Amino acid sequence: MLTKKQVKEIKEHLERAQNPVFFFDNDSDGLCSFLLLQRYVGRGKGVVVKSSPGLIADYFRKVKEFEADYIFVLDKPEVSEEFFEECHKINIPVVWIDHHEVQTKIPDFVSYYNPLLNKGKSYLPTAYLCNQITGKKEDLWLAVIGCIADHLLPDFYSEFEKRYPDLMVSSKDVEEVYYKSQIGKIAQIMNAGMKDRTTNVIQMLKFLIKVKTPYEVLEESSENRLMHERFKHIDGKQRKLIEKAKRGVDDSKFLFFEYSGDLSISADLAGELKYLYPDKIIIVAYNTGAKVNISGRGKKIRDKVLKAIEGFENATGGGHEEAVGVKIKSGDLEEFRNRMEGFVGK
Ligand SMILES: [Mn+2]
Repeated sequence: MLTKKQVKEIKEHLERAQNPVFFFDNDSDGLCSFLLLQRYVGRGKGVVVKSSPGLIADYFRKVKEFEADYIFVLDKPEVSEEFFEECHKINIPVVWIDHHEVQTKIPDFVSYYNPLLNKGKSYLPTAYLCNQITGKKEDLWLAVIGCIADHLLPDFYSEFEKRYPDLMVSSKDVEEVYYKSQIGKIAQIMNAGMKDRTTNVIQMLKFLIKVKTPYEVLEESSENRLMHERFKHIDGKQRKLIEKAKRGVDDSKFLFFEYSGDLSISADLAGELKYLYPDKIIIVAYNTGAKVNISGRGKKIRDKVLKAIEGFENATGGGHEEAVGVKIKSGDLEEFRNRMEGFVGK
């Protein structure tokens, strides 16, 4: 949780910001965090950050393009030093709200909020924190989406369920809600929509900033047609890849699935495989030929994966205790797999 004092401070930042730019992670938690804050203040532009794990200096051009007077960074574990240098040069206030393990040194001029630094290290998605700040009942559904996309059934979930019983499934298992309910489907649609061309993403943001109810998101209309098309396209590919991965499943604790192609969805595949095989250690490797994006899911997976990439040249990544993402060179993939098998047992 954020403290009362932190909530008050962030509200003051939002009120002072006349033309804020919100940089957010390209998943549903990041997107819903942005939507909650933007819809609360009623102003500001959103920028999906595709660089991972950090916000890189290249994005600073957006600050200039929008002539922003305030920067908010949401759901990103890292921000590059160069980005902060640019901020410092023009003296623009920066507010950073996150829930990942702290990875970078935070400059003094940045207002940084992360409940991991407060007492009580509970896991709360950024959308949960943003809902704590805004507290708008009519936007509670957005907070629910951000939370379930980040694997938490929030404590305000029953309140949401009362209001939209038809969008829920009767389960306390968050993955079940994500994969089987209508509200979970919205989380998946948003997730797919962000993996589109920039012009289409901008159109989706415009739609979501104004939309009144979750039903308007679920129902295909002229305003959200591209978003739905993107979802159908990605979901179709995901179904095929999941079927392929299932065929490779055996009795071992370790599920390794490698794929290539034009769609970077290793995190989504790993998440779904974890739902289907909760007792296994899951590794999904998206091999582009030069680099490999690796998503891992499972007990203490972060420690295992970070250990397995030790000594690899140009390897980067991080994440949560049970969900991790790293990038390595293709040439290191075999060694990575061997090491992981060594840790998990074949
Ligand atoms: Mn998050």
